[in-house]
Amino acid sequence: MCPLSNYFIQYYFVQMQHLLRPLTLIPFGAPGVGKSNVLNILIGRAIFVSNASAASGLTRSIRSQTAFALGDPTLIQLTVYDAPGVGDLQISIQQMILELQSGVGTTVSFDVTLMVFKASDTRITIQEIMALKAMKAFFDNFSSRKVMCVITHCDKVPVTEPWIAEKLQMFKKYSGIQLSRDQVVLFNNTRDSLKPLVKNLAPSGDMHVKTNLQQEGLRLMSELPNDFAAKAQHEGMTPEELQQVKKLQLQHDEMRKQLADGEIQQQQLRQQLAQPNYVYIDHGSSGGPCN
Ligand SMILES: Nc1nc2c(ncn2[C@@H]2O[C@H](COP(=O)(O)OP(=O)(O)O)[C@@H](O)[C@H]2O)c(=O)[nH]1
Ligand SMILES: [Mg+2]
Repeated sequence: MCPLSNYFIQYYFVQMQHLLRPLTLIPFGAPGVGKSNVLNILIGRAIFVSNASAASGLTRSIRSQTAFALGDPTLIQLTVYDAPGVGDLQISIQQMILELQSGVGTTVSFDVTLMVFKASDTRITIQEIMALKAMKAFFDNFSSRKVMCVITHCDKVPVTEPWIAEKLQMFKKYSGIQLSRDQVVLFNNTRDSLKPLVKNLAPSGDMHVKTNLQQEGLRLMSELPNDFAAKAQHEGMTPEELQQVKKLQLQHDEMRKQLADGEIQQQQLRQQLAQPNYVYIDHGSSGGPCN
């Protein structure tokens, strides 16, 4: 069979699979950037707790909900997972790994990861780097094409095209993930602003949480300081960029301290996660806000 017809058969197979199951998304980003809010609007229901206090890490466990995109039955069905903030300095990578293992497991097929960040975060932050690196490290079959970026708070802070281009360049530089402009959606707290996201969601259905998350987590943490040191030594770096690297290094040191503290609580955390109903997964039924 010629490669082209092979491609089309594969393409239609994915499309047919998608008809049989909702397109599945998981967001990544620092706490308080607006993940839960985006998800609520994306599924047309206020399911996930989203409020200013969530900026202090209220969304602790992963939960899911299935609904029509934007609450419109003529659109595709989505299953969205609300994840704890990746790179949140208040939860350790260890905790996030345990939550991914218990709250998602390795059998869920994800189509898209959402990279959520604020329009007011002008420069790249350690949380953004961690979010991007975590996607890459924690999912089998991850590819940069399966990422969509949502820039929140565009109603408060106007963003410009050069700003977006610079942000994407920073993402590539610090995480190795190259994203294009058509993977970026500007969210201004309205349903309409998410229409381009729904339009651009494509089924892939083959990203799974890896089975060796612990190893990946360790690798992820160990590669960060080297990354920064290497970047700082890079000849072409401007004084401004060097300054940024120093800032990232400080943020990273803070994260390492948090990790060390987190390790002490590992046993406690495992016990908590082992309790039934600690992680609540809702597949499609209507329900009140959960957290
Ligand atoms: N004005 C405005 N507020 C937003 C936007 N996105 C999120 N918020 C608010 O920011 C706060 C934190 O959002 P939340 O969804 O809890 O963030 P999460 O921790 O990333 O899940 C909430 O009060 C949201 O209503 C946005 O695009 N514009
Ligand atoms: Mg949240």
